[in-house]
Amino acid sequence: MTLHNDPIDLIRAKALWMRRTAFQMVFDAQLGHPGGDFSATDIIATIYFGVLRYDPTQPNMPDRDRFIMSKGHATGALYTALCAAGYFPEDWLKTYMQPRSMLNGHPNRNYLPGVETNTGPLGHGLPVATGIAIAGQITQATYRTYVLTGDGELQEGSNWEAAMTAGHRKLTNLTWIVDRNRLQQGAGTEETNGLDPLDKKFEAFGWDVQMVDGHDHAALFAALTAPTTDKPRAIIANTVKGKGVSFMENKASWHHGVPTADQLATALKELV
Ligand SMILES: Cc1ncc(C[n+]2csc(CCOP(=O)(O)OP(=O)(O)O)c2C)c(N)n1
Ligand SMILES: [Mg+2]
Repeated sequence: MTLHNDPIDLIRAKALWMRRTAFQMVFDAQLGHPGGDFSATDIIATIYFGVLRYDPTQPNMPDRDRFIMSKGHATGALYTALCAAGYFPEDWLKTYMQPRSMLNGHPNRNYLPGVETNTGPLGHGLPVATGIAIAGQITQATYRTYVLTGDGELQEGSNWEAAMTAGHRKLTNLTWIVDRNRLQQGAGTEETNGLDPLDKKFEAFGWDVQMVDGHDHAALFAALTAPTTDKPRAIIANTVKGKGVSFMENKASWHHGVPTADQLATALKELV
């Protein structure tokens, strides 16, 4: 048994297992979104194994913290985290994207314990999270709501409506993390519909904004656990799409690329 005294060591070990397992799942299914899985893995690992309060035996526990995976295409990262967190057995991962599997290409809360809300159509996670945070604010609940969006996803106007509402209502119980990998499906965000300066935009909408290296577990942990202010919190996590595998990094084609057997073997040699 490996003992982890330092929470950052535990997060690092989980993130490594998540990447290796997710890439095997994508290979087996010959389907998936590994580029966006790997930019988000360190963020999700830090949230699940360092920050979030939950009990996998009681997925609907009223005072659980909520995590909403708005970039619902990156199920390799989400499902491996939920499995490692204890929501379901490892065997289930082998059914990824098979007919009638509970592990669909996009997460479905009706099938899979631990999924907070169905996502896939981009642009809905932040509005839903904002609503959940408003409910928590009204009822003075102790839970906190975390939502992870992509950056290309921010082209959906619904995000900006929610951002305006959360700022207006001073939702101090809401944390929004943006996976800022600067790529969307087939191109860069800035050449498609520029987002910069994202920090200034969020500040103007009434958010407390932090920028971090989205692959630095200690920096992510510090940003996620920093004392709250009188504003909702936005964390712009600068990431690399395909992070961890040399031939995938920063390549738009790996958005929904699938590996050959040789590429899988190379990746597993690198992910150690
Ligand atoms: C409303 C909507 N339009 C289009 C898509 C198809 N789609 C899936 S992922 C994606 C790119 C998203 O880019 P980004 O948010 O940057 O995700 P990441 O780079 O983290 O994978 C698109 C266009 C979708 N899922 N939903
Ligand atoms: Mg992106």
